[in-house]
Amino acid sequence: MLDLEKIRKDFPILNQEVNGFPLIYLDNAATSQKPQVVIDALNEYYIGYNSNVHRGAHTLADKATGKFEDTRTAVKEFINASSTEEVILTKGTTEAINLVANTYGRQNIKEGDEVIISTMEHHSNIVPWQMICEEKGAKVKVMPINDNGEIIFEEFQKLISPKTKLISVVHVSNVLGTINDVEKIIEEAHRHNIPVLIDGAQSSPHFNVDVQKMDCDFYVFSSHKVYGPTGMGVLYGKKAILEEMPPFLGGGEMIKEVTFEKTTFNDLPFKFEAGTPNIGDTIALKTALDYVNEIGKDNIARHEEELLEYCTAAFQDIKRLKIIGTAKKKVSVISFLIDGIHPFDLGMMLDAKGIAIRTGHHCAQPLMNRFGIDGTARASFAVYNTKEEIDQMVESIHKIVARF
Ligand code: 7TS
Repeated sequence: MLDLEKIRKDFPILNQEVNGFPLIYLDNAATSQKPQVVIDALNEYYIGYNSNVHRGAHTLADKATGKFEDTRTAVKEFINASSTEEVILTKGTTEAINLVANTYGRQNIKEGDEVIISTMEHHSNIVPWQMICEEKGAKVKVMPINDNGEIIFEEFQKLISPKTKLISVVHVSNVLGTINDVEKIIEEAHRHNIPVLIDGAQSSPHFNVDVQKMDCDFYVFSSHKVYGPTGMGVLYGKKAILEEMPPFLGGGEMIKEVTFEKTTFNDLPFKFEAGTPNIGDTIALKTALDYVNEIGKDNIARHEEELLEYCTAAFQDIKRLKIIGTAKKKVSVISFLIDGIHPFDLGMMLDAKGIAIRTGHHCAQPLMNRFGIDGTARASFAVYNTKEEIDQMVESIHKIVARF
């Protein structure tokens, strides 16, 4: 059992009123809130030892570098990578995917080749592949999904061909909440020697991730969805693949030696980290991961599963409400529509009661097209959410439905 009262006190932002009501924050799939320890870690860096990393010959720079690299080690452990060389620190999921598209993609995708993604991708796992495929005269192919919001594995198998150069698929859908069976997809891809990138933006916050067990070739996630700061994220890649990839951005940090005639590049992971990184936010990510580990990923998963079940059951009793995304395996993300009420209006009316949900296409327009809708309302739960908050939301929705 989680000590929810204590956990809620760890998040100062939760203790406020919005529009005259206690804040009920149910937009965690967009970004989660930050515990005080993470905010403190940022302050401590800027107040106590702000300096650049990997280059200083003084005490503050040493401390900043040590703390910065501690985060790399913490990330390695968080996803069970086999070494810190496999952990590239980026601005976030979006940058990490763009990095792979612009390096691995540009090097390996040729005219006539194919990249496979799924129908339920976030735009950040669609557009970079479209851009590189357009440049190369290659094609993006799409795994179809069923009406519950699950990938149809047999249809995916049919898409694989000798032209397939990469498969890039989301671990957990930010709209449907579906947990994809990525192990099965990876196994199938590897039977054909095709590498797989897993978009972990929505899996990293919710359950244990083991990249070695999963056997993915790349795994990406964002700090800000796992209780860490914004502007910070991770690209994991298998060492053998990263070694072969050309650098992404050129500049300081990523070089070994520069002359006007020729530049040699740094070793992993620094080859992919040009310029001064996001030092403070990187350092504070370790604090966030420590915080998550202290509560325990399994405990978080169990609590969120309970919230998912509780809310799903309560939604069954709301007239005209339809859940979009009814996969067998889901995380605590629920998209829904109410007949006759636009999601945007619903969001506004809930906001007036201090309840924050998200509405719209959730950066997944092709998925909206698959369901023949423009958008949804979405409630997404984190470790600090409670059944009482769900009761409040459900009660408000009942009243709104009765009025319209
Ligand atoms: N992939 C998935 C599955 C996501 O949910 C998101 C962000 C991204 C990639 C991009 O992450 P970023 O940190 O680089 O922006 N998803 C959402 C969302 O559902 N609402 O706001 C952002």
